[in-house]
Amino acid sequence: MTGGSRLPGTPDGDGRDAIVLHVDMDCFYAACERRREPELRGEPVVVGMGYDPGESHGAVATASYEAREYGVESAQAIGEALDRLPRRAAAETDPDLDPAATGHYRPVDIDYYESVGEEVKEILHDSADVVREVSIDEAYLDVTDRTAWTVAEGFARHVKNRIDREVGVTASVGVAPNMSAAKIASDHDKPDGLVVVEPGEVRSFLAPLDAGEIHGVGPVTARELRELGIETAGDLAGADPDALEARFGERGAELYRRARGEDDREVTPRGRPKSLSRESAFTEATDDPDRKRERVRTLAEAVADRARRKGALYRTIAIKAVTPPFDVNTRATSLPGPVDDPELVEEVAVELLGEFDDESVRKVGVRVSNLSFAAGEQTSLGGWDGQSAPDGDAERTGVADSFDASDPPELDDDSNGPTDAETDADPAGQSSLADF
Ligand code: DCP
Ligand code: MG
Repeated sequence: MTGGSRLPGTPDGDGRDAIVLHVDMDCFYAACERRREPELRGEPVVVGMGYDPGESHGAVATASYEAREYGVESAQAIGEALDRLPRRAAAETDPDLDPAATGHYRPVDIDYYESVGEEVKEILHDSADVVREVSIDEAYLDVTDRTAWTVAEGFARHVKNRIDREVGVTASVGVAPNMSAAKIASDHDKPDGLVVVEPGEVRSFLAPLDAGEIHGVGPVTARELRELGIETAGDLAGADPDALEARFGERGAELYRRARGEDDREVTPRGRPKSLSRESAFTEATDDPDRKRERVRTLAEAVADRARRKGALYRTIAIKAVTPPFDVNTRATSLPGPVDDPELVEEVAVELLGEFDDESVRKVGVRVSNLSFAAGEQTSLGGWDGQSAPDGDAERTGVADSFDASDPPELDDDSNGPTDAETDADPAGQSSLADF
């Protein structure tokens, strides 16, 4: 596929409509917990971030569909979730509690979920020529060259079944001639859904849906649209585009097009990172060389481990040391050839840190870059600052595996996000709606 101007439903140069799959795993973290603890299958499961077993602090990262029945949802405080769905253990001591109306709480184990996510991504890369990984549990596939519209449903079912059988977690899949319709389709029949929207059906599929389901329409925009009498995607598609543009600017025109099923973005590959890094802030700046070294060692080990899981070899090893107030210093060493050598990462990182032995440091980081992959994909050097926001997801509870989870977000460097960073082969992203 070439040229970004092809309209959905408009055949490409080969006379075909694009076939886009959007794959999103069902209650992903909870599904991972169930994979390794099968007794949790069919039970209400809540995965808490910043949560410790038996405690009530933290926030809900996700809840199984059984737990959602009790009103437990992502980003809710664990305390509130416990009010709605007490712990199973509580039923043992409290005879008034019905054990069936209690749930299982587990803390986030991001490393494990990432390894499960990698298994899923392997299948996706095996199924499509172009895969755009959006997050740990979500990706777009362009399979135009792998199947045909007449048999696209069977193709998608095969991908879905492979994930279930080979990885042991379920996915919901949407199939459509463009990305935004595919995403809405995958969400349409969750969990374990498969929804196919054929090229001529996109607009009629969208029409009855709430306008809030259109990619880029958040709760605030949805409210403003309601004030204009626009409730459904069909209302939006039939609205006066000039009025929308007057009210919302260029975005209004884009939402109008999306509601009409028009989305000419091509699926562009993303997912093989340019670099992998991990960083951690001290609660207070420290000049203790041992503390700094120890932290850097732990980060080096984690980064090397991630690289190995992703099948990445690296040629450059770097550290970052943030000195007060906000000076970001990086030091790097390049190797004569690509390696997978965790001990070397640690050794080089500690050596590079030596320069900061006498300095007060408030944050340290370790990065490997100049990555190459076993599959032969070669990428170039990345920076600390290339981490891009996930497509369209306005707010996540984030990945709270930093050493000091209480460290406030900062705007001076790239710390305003997960402490695990993967710089992107496509830092600009491709969706002008992604940042709403
Ligand atoms: N996540 C998080 N904080 C949030 C939302 C999600 O930490 N506010 C994490 C936990 C999820 C994972 O990201 O398991 C994937 O996010 P999804 O939005 O896809 O949610 P789920 O996969 O859990 O559920 P669904 O079945 O609705 O996709
Ligand atoms: Mg999901």
